[in-house]
Amino acid sequence: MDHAADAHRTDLMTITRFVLNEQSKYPESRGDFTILLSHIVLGCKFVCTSVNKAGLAKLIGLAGETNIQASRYSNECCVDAIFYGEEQKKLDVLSNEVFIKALVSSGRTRILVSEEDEEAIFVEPSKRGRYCVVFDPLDGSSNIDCGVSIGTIFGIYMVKDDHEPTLDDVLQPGKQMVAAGYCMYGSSCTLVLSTGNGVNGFTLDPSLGEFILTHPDIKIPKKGKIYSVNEGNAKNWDSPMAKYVEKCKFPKDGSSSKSLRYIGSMVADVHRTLLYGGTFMYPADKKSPNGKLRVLYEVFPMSFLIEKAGGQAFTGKQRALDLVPTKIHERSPVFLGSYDEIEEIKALYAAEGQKE
Ligand code: AHM
Ligand code: MG
Repeated sequence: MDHAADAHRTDLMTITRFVLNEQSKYPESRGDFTILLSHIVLGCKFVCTSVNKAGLAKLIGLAGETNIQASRYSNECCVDAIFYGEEQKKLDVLSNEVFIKALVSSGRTRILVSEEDEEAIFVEPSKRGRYCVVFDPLDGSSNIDCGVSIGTIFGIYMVKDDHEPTLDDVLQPGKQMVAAGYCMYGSSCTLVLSTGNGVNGFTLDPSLGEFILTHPDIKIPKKGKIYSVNEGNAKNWDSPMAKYVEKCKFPKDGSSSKSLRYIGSMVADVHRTLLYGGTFMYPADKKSPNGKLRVLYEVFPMSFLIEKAGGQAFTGKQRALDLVPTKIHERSPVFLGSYDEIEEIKALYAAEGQKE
């Protein structure tokens, strides 16, 4: 019997065990981060279940209607209580509520910024902790109806002292985050996390209800053969962006052309970029001079993960994680991916700057 292989199958590294192991390296750690993360994980499991049910709910006519039949079961399970409750909620609204309740009840948060809420949420003093969480509860939700992968994105800041919380606690450059991650609701449910040392991927085992370490120490390939961008916006691109894509299609150095892959769901596009290499880009254009993606809960967490995996993230002007946001829903262009590819994009922007 191959004991090594057997141990691999039976000695399961759950995400909680993994984070506990990591935190035990810090003698001053009080277990707060592990508790916070377990609440984020709960939110991800809930949303995963709801996303999986969404198609079915629609097919059997539940969405948008009161469902008395289903609500009879609502006391038995909290998932059903909300999803099959008196009023059907849109998945993005539901996901937002679930994450906010989970984060507040962890007792470890002080400010929450969600894509779904115009204002930041200041947690009441009795439930307050040291962490600020910025998140997009269900990114790419316009893709729900066609069953494309969507996801939750989150970033975590830690406040060092006990001052009264202010927005400045979250209007911090992305390099100050202590952790970031995303959960992708796709053909499997995958949570990718960095607490600052490397990037690790965990897959939800539905029979156990646990995220198991399946992608240890992810490193993004140094070069990539894929570019990912909404090319429908090409007529409004600036010249470095147009030049980069032209090079991807018609390389003059004898290399092969790159493949274009664009799902239009950031979590899925970034996940592929992290595993296979290449670039994911949402540039500025004439119509949207700041691009589309939001700094705090889209650009920063994804840039954090890409950098921790050995890649780079750039805004067209600077390292993405150096940006200092002035508003919680601020947008920024972003180019992220394999180290060498982003070097090339940086060089194209630098050359353009010299011409001006
Ligand atoms: P959303 O937060 O409203 O879901 O929008 C963000 C999504 C990203 O997931 C994706 O990268 C981008 O919008 C796609 O935008 P576009 O349709 O303009 O290509
Ligand atoms: Mg979003």
